[in-house]
Amino acid sequence: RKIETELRAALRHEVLRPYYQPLIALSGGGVTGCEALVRWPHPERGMVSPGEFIPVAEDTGLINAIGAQVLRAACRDAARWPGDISVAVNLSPLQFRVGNLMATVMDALKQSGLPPRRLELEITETLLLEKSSQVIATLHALRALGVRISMDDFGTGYSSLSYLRSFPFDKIKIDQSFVRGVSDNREAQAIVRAIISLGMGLGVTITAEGVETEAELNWLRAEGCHEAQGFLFSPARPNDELRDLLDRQG
Ligand code: G
Ligand code: G
Ligand code: MN
Ligand code: NA
Repeated sequence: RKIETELRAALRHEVLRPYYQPLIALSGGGVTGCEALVRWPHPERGMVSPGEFIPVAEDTGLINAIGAQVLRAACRDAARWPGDISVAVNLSPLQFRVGNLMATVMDALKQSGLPPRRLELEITETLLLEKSSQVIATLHALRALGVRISMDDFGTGYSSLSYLRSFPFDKIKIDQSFVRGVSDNREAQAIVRAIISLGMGLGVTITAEGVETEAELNWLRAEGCHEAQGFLFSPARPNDELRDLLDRQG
């Protein structure tokens, strides 16, 4: 397929690059970290979203090389951010299957000089479906390096509470579908409250995604949610724009 050929060329010429969306502390309001969201600047189609090309990358096996390139770029950029702002990188479940994820992560940290504590890896519930001992061992090994693990899109997968006991992680990201309009929707409120309470009980950081309004923000803060991310604060931006934003906040 044409898109596959073009994606191979994009990979070879290293034109894919992460944009960064800030995460804000709900007590205090400072930026605690940024999520890397990969973008493909395409000569004819403009900025192609990962929703379009990550599935192609997964089908064609290109996801490992693309994932490694994004991880390297994100660590390199984050190493130059001020303070101890962390960077969160999304991982495809397929990156756990090939067996060199540990080496890829260690290389990216070593080449960039980014302290492991400033790297977060976002995984989704689909990874945990398999209950694979290899996946569990890799997650433990990553954490032993000092890297943190976040559960992305929480609540949308084939959620089973049992995996919360077998898998080590540091953060729950509440999916934006529950956050949207949470300030005036009783069902969404019940779900988000339950997730916050679960996260508190487990002693993990709770992040709300897709926050778009002050009303959502105020509701989440009052409920004790720790962090928020969304268009209310900023969309994903190129690294130089993000740096301007971080420098302005001092
Ligand atoms: O940035 P937003 O446009 O449209 O991202 C769409 C989806 O793509 C999100 O679910 C996000 O998690 C995923 N995504 C963004 N960047 C990466 C990446 O580098 N690797 C993987 N595996 N997924 C990514
Ligand atoms: O699956 P993941 O959580 O990694 O996906 C992040 C996606 O959500 C990206 O596509 C990003 O552009 C998008 N996003 C981030 N903030 C908002 C928001 O406030 N509103 C909406 N509608 N999308 C958002
Ligand atoms: Mn994510
Ligand atoms: Na998400």
